[in-house]
Amino acid sequence: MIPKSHPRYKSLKTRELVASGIKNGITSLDGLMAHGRGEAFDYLIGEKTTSVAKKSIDSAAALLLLARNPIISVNGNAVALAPKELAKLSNLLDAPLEINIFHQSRQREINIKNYLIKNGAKNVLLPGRKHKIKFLESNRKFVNPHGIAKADVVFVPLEDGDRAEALVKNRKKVVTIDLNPLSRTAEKSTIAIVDNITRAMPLLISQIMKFRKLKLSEKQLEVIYWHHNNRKRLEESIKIIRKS
Ligand code: PTJ
Repeated sequence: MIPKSHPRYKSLKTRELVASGIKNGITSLDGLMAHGRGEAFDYLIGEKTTSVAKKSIDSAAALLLLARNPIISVNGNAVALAPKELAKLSNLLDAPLEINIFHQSRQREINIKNYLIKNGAKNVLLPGRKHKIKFLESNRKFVNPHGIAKADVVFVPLEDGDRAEALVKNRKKVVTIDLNPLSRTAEKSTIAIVDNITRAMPLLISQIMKFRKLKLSEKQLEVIYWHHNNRKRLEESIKIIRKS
C-alpha cells in the first residue's frame, strides 16, 4: 500500500493504474515505457495543468461540440488511466468509443471493451478487419466503418505520431492529450492538450458541460476553435518546460 503521506503519492497511484491495466489484460507491456516517458514530461511541466493546457482544453471542447460525427479512439494506456471519464465523455457527446491498439491482440481488444462497459460506456466499437485508413501500415490502420471511418473529429489521447499524421491526411481533425509537446503526435494534431490524461479528462468534460449550459451557438464555438493555434500553444508549453 502506498501511504497517502508519500510525497509522490499521486504519481505512484497513477503508476498503479497502468500496472493493474497490464495484470487485467488491458494495457500492453510496452505501455509501461510510454507511461514512463509521459511521467518525465509531467515532471517537467510541474505535474499540474498549465494555463496553456487550459486554453487548449477550451478549444478541444468547442471542436468536439461542433463535430458532426465525433469518435473517441482508445488504447490500452488511456483506458487503464481514465476509464470512467472516457465513458462519460462518450455518453455526453453521444460519440462511440472505438478501440484501436498498436500492439495487436483480439483478446486485449475484448478486455478493453468489457472494462469500458463496466465503467459506464454504452457505445463501444471494435476495429473491423476489412476497413482501413490510408497512409498507415501498423495494426492501427484497421477501423470500424461506423466509427473512425466516417468520423470528422477523432479524439485520441496518448497517440503515436504515425497515426495522428495519417488521420489528418485522411482529412480528420485530431484532438489529442500528450504530455510531450515535442512529440510528432502533438505537432501533427489539430489540437494537442499538453497535460496528463488523468487531469485533462475531467476538465474537458466540465468545459463541454459548461459550453452546453451556456447554450453557445455554432458561431461562438467556431470563434473559440479558430482561436487555437497549435504551434503557438506547443511553443508556449516548451517555454514552461525551459523555465522549470
Ligand atoms: O495499447 P496499445 O497497444 O495501443 O499501446 C499504447 C501505447 C501508449 C503503448 C502506444 O500507443 C505507444 O507506444 O505510444 P507512444 O508512441 O509511446 O506514445 C505515448 C505518448 O503518450 C508519449 O508521447 C507520452 O509522452 C504520452 N503519455 C504517456 N503517458 C501519458 C501521456 N500523455 C498524457 N497522459 C499520460 N498519462
